[in-house]
Amino acid sequence: MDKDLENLKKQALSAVQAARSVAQLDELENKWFGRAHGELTQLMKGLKDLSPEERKTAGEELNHLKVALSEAVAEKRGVLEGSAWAVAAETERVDITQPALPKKSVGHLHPNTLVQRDLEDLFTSMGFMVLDGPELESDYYNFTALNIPENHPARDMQDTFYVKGHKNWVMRTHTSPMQVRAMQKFGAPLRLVVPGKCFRNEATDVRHEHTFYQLEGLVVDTHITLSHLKGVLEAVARHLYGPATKVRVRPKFYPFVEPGINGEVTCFLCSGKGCRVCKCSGWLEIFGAGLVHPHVLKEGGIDPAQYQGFAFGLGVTRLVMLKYGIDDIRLLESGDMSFLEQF
Ligand code: FA5
Repeated sequence: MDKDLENLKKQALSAVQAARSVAQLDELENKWFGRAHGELTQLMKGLKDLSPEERKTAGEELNHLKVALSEAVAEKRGVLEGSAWAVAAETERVDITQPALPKKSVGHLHPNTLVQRDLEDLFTSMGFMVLDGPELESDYYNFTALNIPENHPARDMQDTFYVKGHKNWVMRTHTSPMQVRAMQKFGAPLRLVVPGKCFRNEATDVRHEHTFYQLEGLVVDTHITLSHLKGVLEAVARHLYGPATKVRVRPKFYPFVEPGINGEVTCFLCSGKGCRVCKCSGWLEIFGAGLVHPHVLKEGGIDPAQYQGFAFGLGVTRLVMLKYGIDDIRLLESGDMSFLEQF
């Protein structure tokens, strides 16, 4: 073999041995066999300038060199690729003897929220809009606009938390203040519910909390009667507790409705036999309701000669007790994780 070719072969083979990666091998291949500037490619192209005798010998030698280099590269490529797999297998090895990591605890919705959202879905399916109202409310919307003037004994029905130094602001005692706010904003006809937190200065017991949830409902339209009200509330009770649920309605005084009623369902704990939760009556009160008082419609800017309305305030926390069989309302806001984790 020509001396120059002999040297080229030596250098090339030792470069293949020295290569440490597949990328380096690719570079070498390009250096020798590259179409435009590869060293061997150039030599092949030069054959045409030789005499036929010289071309034959040189051509054979170049071909042998090409085969030798290609084989050396292929062999080295196999070695490098094999060791890359081995490295990956080692670094990505899964240690099946490692103890499991502690399970991350993920929170969930509070039962009050579950029932509230369920009711929001039910009411939107009946064409009601869902509104939000302020928890810190003006004395005017919480009482006065609802036909409960200052110093009237009806205010004693709902004692609340006042804000020090701001006697005209109270923590709302019910969701009813949104009745007049909504009438003033949207006018008639109206169909809405307002879920939210309420506050009362209560001596707490198994049925009463100082902080609890209500869901207000208000419908204002022409030709509204008590039957519409009863129909809606029965639909709510059946939706929550099944088609056999009984609702008992009795007269009750609320200054902002005329007539006023309250509604009870069969006590979940004693199935109507009488127990400490239902004060031995067999029934649990879940809402107050009635036909909107003409004074309240007027306060909302609606003409009572043209429109009537019904309103109700569902005790959502009581509905939660009934749905899940909770025998003490105070558990719901207690922050007791062993209780909350059951939902
Ligand atoms: C009211 O709050 C009226 N705003 C309801 C109303 C709305 C009447 C529209 C007429 C028209 P009452 O104080 O009865 O009414 O409360 C309504 C419901 O809230 C009760 O039936 C009860 O389920 C629940 N509730 C009242 N006080 C508490 C309390 N301290 N803890 C838990 N739930 C309560």
